[in-house]
Amino acid sequence: MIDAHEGHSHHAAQPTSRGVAALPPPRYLQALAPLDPAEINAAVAVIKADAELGPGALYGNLDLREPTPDEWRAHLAGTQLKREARLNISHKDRPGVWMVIVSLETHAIVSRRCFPTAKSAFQVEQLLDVERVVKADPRFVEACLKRGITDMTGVCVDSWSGGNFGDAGEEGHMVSYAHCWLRLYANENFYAHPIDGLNVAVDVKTGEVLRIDDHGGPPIPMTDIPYDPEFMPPARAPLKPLNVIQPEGTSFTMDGHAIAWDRWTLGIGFSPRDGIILHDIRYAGRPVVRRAALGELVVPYGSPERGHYRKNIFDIGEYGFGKFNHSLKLGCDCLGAIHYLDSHYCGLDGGLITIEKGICIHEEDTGILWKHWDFRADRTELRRGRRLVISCVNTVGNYEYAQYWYLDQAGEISFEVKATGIVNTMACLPGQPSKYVSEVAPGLTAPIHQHIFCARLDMALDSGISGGGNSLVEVNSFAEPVGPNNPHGNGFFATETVLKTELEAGRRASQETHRTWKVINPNKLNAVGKPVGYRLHAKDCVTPFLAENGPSGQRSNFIRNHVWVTPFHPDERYPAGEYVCNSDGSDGLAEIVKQNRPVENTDIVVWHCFGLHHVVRPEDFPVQPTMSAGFALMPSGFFNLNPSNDLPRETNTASVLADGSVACHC
Ligand SMILES: [Cu+2]
Repeated sequence: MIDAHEGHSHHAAQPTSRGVAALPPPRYLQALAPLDPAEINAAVAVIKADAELGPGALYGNLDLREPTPDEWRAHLAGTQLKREARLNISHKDRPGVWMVIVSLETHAIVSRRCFPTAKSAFQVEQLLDVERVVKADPRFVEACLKRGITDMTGVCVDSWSGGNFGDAGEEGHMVSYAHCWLRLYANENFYAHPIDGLNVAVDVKTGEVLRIDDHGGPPIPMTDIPYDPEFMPPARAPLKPLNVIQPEGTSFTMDGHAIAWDRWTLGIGFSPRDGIILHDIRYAGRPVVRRAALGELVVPYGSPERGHYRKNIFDIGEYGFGKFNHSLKLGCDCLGAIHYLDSHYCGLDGGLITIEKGICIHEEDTGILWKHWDFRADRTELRRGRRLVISCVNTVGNYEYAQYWYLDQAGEISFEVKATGIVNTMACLPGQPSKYVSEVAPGLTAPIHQHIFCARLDMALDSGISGGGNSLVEVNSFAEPVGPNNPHGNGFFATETVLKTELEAGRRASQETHRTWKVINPNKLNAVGKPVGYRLHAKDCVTPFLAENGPSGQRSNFIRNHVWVTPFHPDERYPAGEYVCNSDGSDGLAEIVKQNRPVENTDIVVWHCFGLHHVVRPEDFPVQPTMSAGFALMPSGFFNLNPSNDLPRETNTASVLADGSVACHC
C-alpha cells in the first residue's frame, strides 16, 4: 500500500487521463529503416537487368547495407546516408555466391564480390522442393516400402542442412541431409512417427538426390500423440478473463520504424537473416548500443547414432530467423495495445514476400521496480515497472523461437528467447533408449541437444558524433585469504581487468568467481570518477560438448567462448561466418580473433553466447512448454544513482479486491 498520508482520493471511480506518450523519435533514425517493398523490387530489378548476374539468378537473403560506425557518426553530423541494398545471388548452373551492393538512389550496382565456394542460405521454396524430389525418387520409395510404407502421402522429409563431412559425392554440392517422419492422417502430429535411420543427401540448389542412406534402425513408433484440439479429448474449462487494458493507448510513439518510449529512442530494423535488429539505442539521448541483434543460433544434437551425427543446424546462418517469422495474432501472441510492423524480403525468384504483423511492439507491467518502507516514519515509496517489448516468433522446422527485446525504465536492455514447438524425435525399441536420448513415449525418443545463441552487440556507450571508444572489462570476485587484513575470514572483493586484445577477450563463464563483464567508455567518467559502464549479465552460459576438431565443432567454433570482442569490421557480421551452409568454420569467430587486434577504447563488437542445454523430458512432448534463456545489459555506473527514482507515484485504479468488496486505492 502506498503512503496514505498524501491525501490521495480514495474513490476508485473513473481514472482521469494523466499519462503522456513519448515525443516523436529523432529523424536521424529513418536512415536505418529496413528495405521497404519498393526498394526490394528496385534492387531485384537491377540484378535482373545485369548481364552477368541476372540470367538464372537465385535470390538469397537481402538486407539494408548498414552504416559503419564512422558513416553513422557522419550521418549524425549531417551527412545524409546513402540507401543501399545488399543481396546474395547464386545460380543453379554455377557455383559460388555473389554479394552485390545496389544503390537505391542511382539504381546501379555499386559493388559485386564473388565467393566461389560459398553457398547461399536455404530459401523456403527449396525446403518444399527437397521433399518433392526425395519422395519421387524410386530408391527412396523402395526404402519406405522396406519399412512397410505403401502409401507415400504421409511421408514427411525435413530438409536439414548437411554440414561439411567430406562424404564422397557431396563435394561442390549445396548439401541437405534430410530426416524423415510419417504422418498417419491429414494434419496429424507426424513428429510422433520418426522413420529413424532413413536419410537422404540432396543438392538443395539443383534438386538432385545424391544418395539414400538406409542405416536400418528401430521400427516406426505408431502411437498417435496429438496436440491439435481436433484430435484431442475435450479441452479443460477456461479460466476467467485476464485483460490488459490501456484506456489511453500506448505510451510509445512511432515514426515508421523508429520508436520513442519513456526515455528510450531506437530504430527497429529487420533482415530475413537476423530477424529483429535494434539500431542506435539511446537512453535520455545518450548512446548505449549502436546495433543489437542475434547473429547466430546453432543447435548441436548429441546422438552419434545412424544419421543423427550430422544434426548441427544453424538456424540463422543456414535458414534465417527473419524469413521464418510468422504473422502474429492479436490477443494470442501479445496482449494489450499492440503496434505491429510488417516485414518484407524476397523469395528465390526475387518476388516480394511480406509477412504481415511479423514484429510486435507493446508494453508490459513488470511488477515492482523498486520499493522502500521507512519503518520509523511509516512512509512507503513504491514504483511499479513497465517495459517496452519488441518481439517476433519464428519457426525453423520443428521448433519455435519467440524472441523478446526488453527496455525498462531503469536503463536495462535485455533479451529473452522462449523456445517451444516440437522436439526433434528419434525411435528406439520401447524401454531401450540409448544413452544419448530420452524416451518421451514408448519407442519415441528425443536426443540431448543445446540451443546456443550468439548475440552481436555493437557497443557505443556515450560515443556520439565525437566518437569515444569502448572497452570490455572482466569482473571476478575472490575471497581474501585469512591474515592480518582479514583476521575473521569474511573478506571478499571484486577485481576489474580490461581485456585489451581479441585473444585476451575470448572468455568463458566462471561460477567460482561469479565472473561478469562490463562495457565501459574510458573517456567518460561518472560522479565517482569511474568510466561509465554497462554490465553484461550473462546468466545462461552453456558449456559446449562438441569436439573442437570435429566437423560440427569446427563450423560452430564461436560456441567455445561465452564472450568475444572484436574491433568493428564491416565484413565480420556473423559469428559462424557470412556463408554458413556446408561451411568449414574458417571465418568463424575462433579463427577471426587470431588476428589478435586491439579492442581497447575503440568501436567494439561484443559477441555473447548463451542458450539452453536441453535434456528432453516426456513433458516436452508433443509441444513443449516454453523454456527461457537470455541476457541483460544493465547500467553499471552509466548513471549517477538509480535513473528510475524519479518515476511518478501512481496507483492502478483498475485493480479490485478478489472478494468483490469496495476497493481502496490509496
Ligand atoms: Cu531443445
